[in-house]
Amino acid sequence: MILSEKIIQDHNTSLLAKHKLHFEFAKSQINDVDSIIKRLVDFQVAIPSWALGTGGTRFGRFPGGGEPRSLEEKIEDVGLLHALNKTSGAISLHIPWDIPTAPKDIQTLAAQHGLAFDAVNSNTFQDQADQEYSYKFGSLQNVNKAIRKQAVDHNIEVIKHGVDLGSKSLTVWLSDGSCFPGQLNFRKAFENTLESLQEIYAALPADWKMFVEYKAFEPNFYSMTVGDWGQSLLFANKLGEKAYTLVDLGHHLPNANIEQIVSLLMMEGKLGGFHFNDSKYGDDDLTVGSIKPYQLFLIFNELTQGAQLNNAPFDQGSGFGWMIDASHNIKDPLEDLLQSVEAIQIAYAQSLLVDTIALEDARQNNDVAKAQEILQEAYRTDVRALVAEARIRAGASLSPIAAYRDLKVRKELISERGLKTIATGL
Ligand code: PSV
Ligand code: MN
Repeated sequence: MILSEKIIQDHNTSLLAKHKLHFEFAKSQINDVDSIIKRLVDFQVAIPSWALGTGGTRFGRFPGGGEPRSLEEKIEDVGLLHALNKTSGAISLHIPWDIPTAPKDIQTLAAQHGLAFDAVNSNTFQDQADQEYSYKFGSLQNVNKAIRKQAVDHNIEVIKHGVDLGSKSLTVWLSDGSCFPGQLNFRKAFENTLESLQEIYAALPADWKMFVEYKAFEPNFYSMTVGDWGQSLLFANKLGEKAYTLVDLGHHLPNANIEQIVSLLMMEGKLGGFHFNDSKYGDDDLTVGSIKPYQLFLIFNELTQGAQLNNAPFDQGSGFGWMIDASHNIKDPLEDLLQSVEAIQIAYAQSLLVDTIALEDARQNNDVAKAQEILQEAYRTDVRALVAEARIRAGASLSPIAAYRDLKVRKELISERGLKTIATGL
């Protein structure tokens, strides 16, 4: 299914009058709306190829129907999202869940939908039917050199797939670690992992980046070999200038101050990108902004300020890896992704409202209440009309979820693909 710009514009017609009222009011409250809107139009968030089907837990899975059956159909789904919001202009592949067997055709198809290929992701956290050795006791950290080599070779294979598609980065997330005290020599595990990562790093094309994603727990529950941002940064620093830390919002211990992590990683020039999601307990992979929207705003505030200080904008083509990494267990994945993208845009727009000069002044004077007021003033500003205006200017839908429902997209996908289809992924 394809949503043409004409269909979307027609759907916008009935919503325009109300939007204009909201936008005029927003303009009267907010300075320099045009530059904020331009930043929003330029900002793109990649969609992971594994988040287009229904997710599940170890207790069960309840597919909703019409799930993409192939990489081509996944691209079609991301194309639908991008047609609706013009902010989902990239797709991130997980290998071997999505192997581009005919890369040129896949690239052409993606380009027809206005999509680029974001980071490619390797998978050494699951065993594949045709592989020689098991990753049960780890991959890049494994005590067995032959197993480490198999995992290194897989990552190099993933880079090759990425090169074929025009990706510019590799994300390495390892489930390596241990479940019980005594199981692992931490130091050897680190050294083995470093050596393996160095071999992968050596295979990176000159203009590529490597993102080292950390996670505090799961599937190993005693230690994770890349368990926090400190360990990831250690690896990234030892690897070299093409290696960066990747922050997944759900990968921290409870109540971690993620915005502080972001600030310091940006200070070091070592923040590579994000996996956006939200959580109440652990790696819940819930819709972005659904549980802790103020935290999301505070993170964007550090991103915006860090980008300003580093003179490194994070718009399209900047090399930052902005991606959603969520699991949609009870909602329509496409609706969930539309909600997530909008939450990200809202937090970004609000972060652009922060009066950074006044904030720094308040900090210099230890005026704690004033500093808090400045941030909350920005956070409590309703920027939804700006986000909607950005969508109109980009040729997208004024109200993506309303359009998705009114145009009966899921019904159409079910009739094309069937009710009982299952997408690859977790
Ligand atoms: C691990 O929990 C993770 O966040 C990594 O990014 C994986 O690539 C992805 O989820 C798999 O679903
Ligand atoms: Mn992730």
